[in-house]
Amino acid sequence: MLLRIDHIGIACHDLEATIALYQKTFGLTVVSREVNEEQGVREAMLHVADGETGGSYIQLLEPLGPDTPVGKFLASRGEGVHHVAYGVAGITEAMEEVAATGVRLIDKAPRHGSMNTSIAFLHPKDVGGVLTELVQAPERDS
Ligand code: MC0
Repeated sequence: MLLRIDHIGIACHDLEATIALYQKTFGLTVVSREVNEEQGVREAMLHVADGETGGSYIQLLEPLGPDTPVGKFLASRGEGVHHVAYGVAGITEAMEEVAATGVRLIDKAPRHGSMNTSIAFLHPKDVGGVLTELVQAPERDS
């Protein structure tokens, strides 16, 4: 079901400062910036590598406010890894497959993700404490 690690989401207080850190340390390039009101974030995607099934990225996430998923995460845990996102071929099929195992879906239907992807989150309490995201690339409609 999983094609690749699509991205690692990293929570930060200051998006521009953290982009600068990743550029200076690893030479990464920002390929997308977006404000996602529904998810309560301002985010940037930094390209890491390309594989047969698509690219992999570091996603830097700054909260739009304290009462958002990333705002609450920063308040309770501080900066660091917020979620792991896997690429899938078909988001709807992947969601159904995961739900059939008993893992709770946070999203009942796919939502808009970075770079026009379709995304769905799985509850961290059912995935060993890791907030997990499924990502379908924009080429295919679900
Ligand atoms: C919260 N918890 C986490 C966590 N966030 N555990 C692991 N990783 C995380 N990121 C844990 C808390 O520590 C707590 O555990 C329990 O979950 C409840 O947390 P809470 O702070 O009370 O918050 P809730 O229950 O209101 O919400 C948690 C939940 C939420 C994961 C359901 O954050 C959510 O819906 N997240 C999905 C959407 C999201 O994260 N969007 C931002 C990225 P204890 O043990 O203390 O009970 S958007 C994105 O990434 C898009 C743009 C994209 O990829 O394209």
